[in-house]
Amino acid sequence: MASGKFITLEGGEGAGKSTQARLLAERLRTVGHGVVETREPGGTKRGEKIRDLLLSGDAKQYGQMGEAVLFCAARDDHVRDVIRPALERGDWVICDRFSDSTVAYQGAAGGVRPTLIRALNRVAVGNTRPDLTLILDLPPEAGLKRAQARNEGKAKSDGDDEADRFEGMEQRFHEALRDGFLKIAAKAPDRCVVIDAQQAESAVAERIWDAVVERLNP
Ligand code: T5A
Repeated sequence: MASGKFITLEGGEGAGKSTQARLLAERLRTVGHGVVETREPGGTKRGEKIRDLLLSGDAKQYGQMGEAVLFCAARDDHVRDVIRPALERGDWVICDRFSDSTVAYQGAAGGVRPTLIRALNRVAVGNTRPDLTLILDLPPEAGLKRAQARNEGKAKSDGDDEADRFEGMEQRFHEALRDGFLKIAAKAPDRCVVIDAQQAESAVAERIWDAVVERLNP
């Protein structure tokens, strides 16, 4: 059976994951790979509905544990309908956020017990684990500033500049997140590479490409 490679991008708000996911996909295509670009929460019709519920803040009433369950329900759908079939076809999958986001957001920063998060992720992910996780690291203030500038640009085009459910959390939450992602990287050095996301877009893209070449020989 053909088997592609599974790459995830992780990090705090406005770290540049979406930008880098797109650049990496373009580069992998130029060397001849089929690439599926996807994101979490989302990636399927049902997953996108759950995304709306979570990012609008409507699911906040169910608490951090309830939100963790919803993120993992969307993930279960996404892995089964999109990620696993793509890998089986031999495509490379680039996913903007995955299971580490639940560990960092709902676990490290949100206070849901790690054993519960691990159990939920085990059910949703099964054996479909990332071959490589790129953790884009930068001080939370810098990422939030970027996200805010992006939202202001969006306001000019569609009138909506509101921070989403998690962008609006207090500074402490964002610091715990950064710490949570760095701990994930330290615990799984074979899978994770920390990328300094403060550099210019092109420099971050080069560092990411170096990591992909070194770890996965595309
Ligand atoms: N979540 C998600 C959980 O709580 N638990 C989970 O299990 C999962 C899966 C998803 C939210 O859900 C939470 C995390 C999130 O809060 P989202 O809209 O997908 O929501 O949010 P993010 O993933 O955080 O995406 P963002 O769009 O906010 O940030 P990105 O993708 O990291 O950044 P990007 O590429 O959009 O860039 C942001 C801005 O910065 C500029 C870009 O042009 C853009 O304007 N930029 C740079 N500027 C300067 N230098 C660079 N190097 C730059 N790179 C990008």
